[in-house]
Amino acid sequence: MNDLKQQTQTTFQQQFGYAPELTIQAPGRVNLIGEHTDYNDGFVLPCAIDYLTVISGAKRHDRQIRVIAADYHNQQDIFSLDQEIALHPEYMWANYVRGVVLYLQQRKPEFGGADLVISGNVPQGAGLSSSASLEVAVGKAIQALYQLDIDHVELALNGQQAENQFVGCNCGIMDQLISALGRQDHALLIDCRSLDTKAVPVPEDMSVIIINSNVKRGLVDSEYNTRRRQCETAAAFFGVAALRDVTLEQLEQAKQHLDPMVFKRARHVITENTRTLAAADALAAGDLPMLGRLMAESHASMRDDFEITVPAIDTLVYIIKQVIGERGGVRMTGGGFGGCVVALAPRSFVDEIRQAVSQQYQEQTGMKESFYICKASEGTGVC
Ligand code: GAF
Repeated sequence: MNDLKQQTQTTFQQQFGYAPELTIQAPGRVNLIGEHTDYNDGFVLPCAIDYLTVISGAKRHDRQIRVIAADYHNQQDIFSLDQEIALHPEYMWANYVRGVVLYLQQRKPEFGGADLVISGNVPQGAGLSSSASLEVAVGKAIQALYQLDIDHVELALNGQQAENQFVGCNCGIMDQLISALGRQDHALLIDCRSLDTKAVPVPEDMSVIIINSNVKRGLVDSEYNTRRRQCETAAAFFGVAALRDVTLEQLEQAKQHLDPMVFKRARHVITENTRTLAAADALAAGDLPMLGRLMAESHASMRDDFEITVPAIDTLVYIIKQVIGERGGVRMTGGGFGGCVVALAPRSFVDEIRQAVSQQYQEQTGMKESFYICKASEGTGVC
């Protein structure tokens, strides 16, 4: 973190010719359990990780926002707060900044121009929420520079709005909320309807291990939106606001009236909510066999009912489960169709897991993994 902070401040000085007023960070995330439940008003159990987006910034005396992306060869975007903020014709990264600024202006118009340098080390396209961390970081930077009276939940909602309405990806609230509210050494049980959170300690001797399958996440947006529609269809059938309001018994009773695919999608969401609540209890109690069982069931449900895993990911989960046994859990994490697997296991297992994966994963799938050993981390803040 210190290196990243230093590097971002140095780039600011070099590019703008003066020192930044402040530097802030916003983390990526890994979801321990509770997948595709957030947009069904359900429960999720993510933790923020020590892979971050960092922004150094300073106020300007005019109404321009000047942004430099250090990780994209110092590409620069400049736009005015007094003109319509439209999509950038070329730079995708710039749209996250523009979207966040646009909606922040609608929420809290009392800010002026800024110079910003962005850099980060959240792996991109891996399902670890590099975009959500960018959205939260931009909001936090402007909030901190202008001392805006807006809390971290609102910053998360602002980021989600930018992603939904400006960038055009129909995500739920989990990623922005955990990037905004994460707590060191804790996962957060989030009720995505009330947005209430409960911090659940990650036992000290446990490691949060993320293994990237390096399967490029294909069709994510279209498949994501399809899953969302199927869930909405199921909720509409029951005449409720969201699948959160449907029990497994009600679903089973309605089985013959529902499209079989819609039935399976709904079954994943309803059972995943129950598993997530139980997993939060198991984690808090240090009940590793129970946590392991729930994570295994979650993975099977994503594979068989929600159909968002891919064969290489299933293989990775299988290899790791053989090592961990009852002493922790492993499952695919994030939106699906590639990306990462998360394992929660005693620290003493890390080397063995690493060895097993490096010996078997490539041989069985032709893909090479990447490993990230993470610490459950604090949400966004000045650093
Ligand atoms: C993506 C989305 F951005 C989240 O809101 C969530 O739905 C997740 O997929 C699946 O649990 O990360």
